[in-house]
Amino acid sequence: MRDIGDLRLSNILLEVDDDGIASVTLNRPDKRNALDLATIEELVDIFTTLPRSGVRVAILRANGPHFSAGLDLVEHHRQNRSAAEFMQVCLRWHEAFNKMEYGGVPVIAVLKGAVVGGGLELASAAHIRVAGPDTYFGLPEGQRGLFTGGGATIRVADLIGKARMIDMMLSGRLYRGQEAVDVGLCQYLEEDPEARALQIARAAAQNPPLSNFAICSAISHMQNMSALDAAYAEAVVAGMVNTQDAARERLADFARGTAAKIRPKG
Ligand code: 1HE
Repeated sequence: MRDIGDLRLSNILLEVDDDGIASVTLNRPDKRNALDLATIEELVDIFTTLPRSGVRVAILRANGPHFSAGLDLVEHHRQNRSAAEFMQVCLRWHEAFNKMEYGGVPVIAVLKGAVVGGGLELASAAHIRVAGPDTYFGLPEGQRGLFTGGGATIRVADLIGKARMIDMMLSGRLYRGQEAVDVGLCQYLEEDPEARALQIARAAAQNPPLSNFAICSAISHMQNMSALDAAYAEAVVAGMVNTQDAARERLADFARGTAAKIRPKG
């Protein structure tokens, strides 16, 4: 099994703190974190390795003023790819983003500046999106003569509905601020998105890893199933998760009356 230390990374920084919170930082700020194939391969490696490495939560962020400008348009232009070649590129994007969404490690994205095109496809594979005051979302594929190839037709349509997605792609409409929250592009809008993401990460890291695994893989898998199969799968997953030792301990606390109560603070 590959260890985090074995990963060879050039475009992404990876650190893990003592609490098992991984920091995955896109690090091509000069290119506005445009996603070239090398970066996609690094994402595949990272999100293949993290679930097996004991990491409890990952925070995905970016260096520079923008989260990601999407597909590396210059690389795509220079490579002069055939249809078959670009299809293979897209399959690597899907590999990376599916590892994120289905890997079972919570991924919290800290978003700033442009979250556009493939950058939005990347962000939408995270489980929680935290935006800041300057964050904006767009799908400029239509304007570039392109089409989404990194899962937007699945994930962005799922977040905001197909009518809004089609509008973004046809008209170039951008979303930001509270409107972005309201339509479902992000769950949080914060003055300090880094601080909020860390707070969420620390809270999630307190959950037993098997519970987080179920939350961050089973729900996505079940969305792909018929209701009948999803109900069956839910019962199977709950059978395992709800009888784990970590659950028994927490239930004992509750039965003794020593567990924290679930109610709003203040
Ligand atoms: C890039 C890219 C890129 C910047 N590929 N190199 N995505 C887009 O259509 C968005 C394209 N980018 C932009 O609109 C702007 O760059 C931004 C609004 C994101 C940022 O603007 P700004 O003024 O801060 O930066 P800049 O001067 O435009 O760019 C700085 C450098 O980054 C410059 O390179 P340089 O060598 O001339 O310094 C840019 O060329 C480079 N850069 N964005 C390559 N995207 C699986 S299919 C997915 C399909 C899509 O993602 S379509 C959406 C593509």
